[in-house]
Amino acid sequence: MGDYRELWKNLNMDLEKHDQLCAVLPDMYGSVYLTQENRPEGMNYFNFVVSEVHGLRPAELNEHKQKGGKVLGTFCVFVPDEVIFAANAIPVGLCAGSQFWVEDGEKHLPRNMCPLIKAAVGAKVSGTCPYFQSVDMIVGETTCDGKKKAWEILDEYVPVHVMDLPQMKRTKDYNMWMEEIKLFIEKVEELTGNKVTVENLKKGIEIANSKRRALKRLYDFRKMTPSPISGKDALLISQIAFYDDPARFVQKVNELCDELEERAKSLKSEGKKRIMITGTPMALPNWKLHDIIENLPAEVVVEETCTGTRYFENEVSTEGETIEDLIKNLADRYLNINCACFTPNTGRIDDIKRYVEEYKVDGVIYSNLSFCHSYSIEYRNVEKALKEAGIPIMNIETDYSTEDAGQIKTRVEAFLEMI
Ligand code: BJ8
Repeated sequence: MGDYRELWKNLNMDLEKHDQLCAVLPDMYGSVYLTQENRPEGMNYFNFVVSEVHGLRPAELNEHKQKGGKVLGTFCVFVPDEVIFAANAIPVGLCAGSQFWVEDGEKHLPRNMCPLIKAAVGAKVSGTCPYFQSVDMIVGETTCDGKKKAWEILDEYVPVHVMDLPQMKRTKDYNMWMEEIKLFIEKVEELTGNKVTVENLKKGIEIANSKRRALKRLYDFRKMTPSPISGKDALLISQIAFYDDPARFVQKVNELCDELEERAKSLKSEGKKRIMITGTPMALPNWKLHDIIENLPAEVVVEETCTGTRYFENEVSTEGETIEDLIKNLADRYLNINCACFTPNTGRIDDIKRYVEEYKVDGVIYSNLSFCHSYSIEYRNVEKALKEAGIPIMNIETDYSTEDAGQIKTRVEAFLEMI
């Protein structure tokens, strides 16, 4: 990594503690990623992004801020990035996926909570994440109780705006969500001093759609047997999508896809089992489950998660002449996301079944972050529907620690033998 100490100092980071964090990532990345054989050349860009994860992009965010621009941190794929782009601000996904931050999070939160929330709070209070340190505002949402209450803690450190996400999908909920998007537009205008217009909102929609299109193109290659890209690599790209520069990201994903097109012509199937992951998001650097699965004779070919299909499926229409038209288009696309915080959430089961067909999946692994009640309870309905359809499924509940890795490996091995 280049020398970014001056930048980190200006961001009020705890440099000593941050050094400890930076010391573990290269080894971890090396053992999970760089041990893969015959990787596409195009993954070099993403290797580079990870090697510079706390430097290059935070430096770009800093440059943007020096010019008067704003940076907004988000935690959920329901927050419409389009609005942020429209106001010439930059969105960054802050969902934290490292065990490193959990301990500091536990100083402020109960231990029996989702690791994603503990890590997010820990990242902020420890001053060891340059992204958290760069944001002018955090955009929260009312998706789960843990996050709702965590905003109150984070608000002591950085301004938080909370979007009230409905938990049902009736007409009144659509109307309420459109109102929330309107309020969000006002908030973003106030923060940035830039008006959201029909013209710049259409541009913002185009930027977000171009990312979706590139990811969709990448995922379409995974429908092939064998997939020309590993599940681990695809997951990494989805994770990077949340904070990289959009135009550069789209270009690099498309370059990689051009390579995959060629590569797919010469690959021969090794008979690996094709696995779908469904469940809670896997924020950077949470690669645990993919790593376990792909060290066995299996490949992850699709993730029905928010670091997977829920992030890129369905584009926002740019049709319309007024802001109201575009807000309706945003609401239509976003309320198509099937998160377990909704009741009922049968659309998710339909999605999973559809992906089983499209990606020729042999078995589904339901991945649940510990103490995420919405997803944990929803397992029952998903399991029932998949069993009725004759699709093998297993449930794994885990956190960011590595203690249970051996046990998970044994269970996945048994599952692979069974399917
Ligand atoms: S749309 S999945 S990104 S809410 S933080 S709910 S894991 S207990 S993240 Fe999510 Fe939006 Fe839904 Fe997707 Fe559970 Fe943890 Fe809560 Fe979580």
